Amino acid sequence: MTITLYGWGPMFGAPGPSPTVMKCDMQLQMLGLDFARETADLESVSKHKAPYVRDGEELIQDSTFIRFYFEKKLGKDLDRGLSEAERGTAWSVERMLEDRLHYIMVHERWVEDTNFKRGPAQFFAPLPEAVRGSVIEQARNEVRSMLHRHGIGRHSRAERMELAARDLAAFARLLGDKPFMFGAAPTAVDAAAFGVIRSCASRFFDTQLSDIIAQHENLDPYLRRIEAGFFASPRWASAA
Ligand SMILES: N[C@@H](CCC(=O)N[C@@H](CS)C(=O)NCC(=O)O)C(=O)O
Repeated sequence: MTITLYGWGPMFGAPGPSPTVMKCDMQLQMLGLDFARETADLESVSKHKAPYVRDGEELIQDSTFIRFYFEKKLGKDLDRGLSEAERGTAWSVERMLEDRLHYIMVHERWVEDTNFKRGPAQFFAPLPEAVRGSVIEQARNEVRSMLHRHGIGRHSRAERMELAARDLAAFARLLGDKPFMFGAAPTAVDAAAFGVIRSCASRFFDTQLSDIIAQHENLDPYLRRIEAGFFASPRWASAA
């Protein structure tokens, strides 16, 4: 039965434009699955988000539910070997990165004009020129509104960077000099962390986030280690 991960391949100076697609790709590899990769069609699924996965007739949406689905199906645990306290830390770190730092990164890409033109604007390039401008304006307004309701959009850019620096310092402190968060082998949280921190680290965008990451001597080697292990060869049909 064919398993297909839907998302996007290399873009914006990273293995993908989406932290959660990168996380999902890495977790499926960690689970030992053989799977195909195809460009997402967000209109074709009820949650209108990527990643989503098709496993034969089954459709699984959201990176976390995809993880749960395959862990259960295969009888595997991506946090195998972790203590109770480590499992608690892993989940908390994942939530910090995906539910806060991720949105700071989204703000940098979608709200800052230079970054938007350089990056997310590319998603709208296939639209006819006559409607492109208004569709872009509506999409950016929706993102701005989402960020405002989340709360992160209410802060100044300097305040957001102060919060991002705290999140990244917390992660760097926990990682220390270990190859992965909990030792010699990656666990689930390393995939989530790679997705978000690699996205923040991209020099494709003009953002202080990449400078903050560079201040921690363990973060760049950590990202390189994961990229070499899981994203070295181009596997997406759309890969440039
Ligand atoms: N909680 C979801 C988040 C997925 C998500 O936010 N995906 C973004 C790309 S990073 C997306 O599809 N955005 C399209 C949209 O919101 O319209 C997960 O973990 O899968």
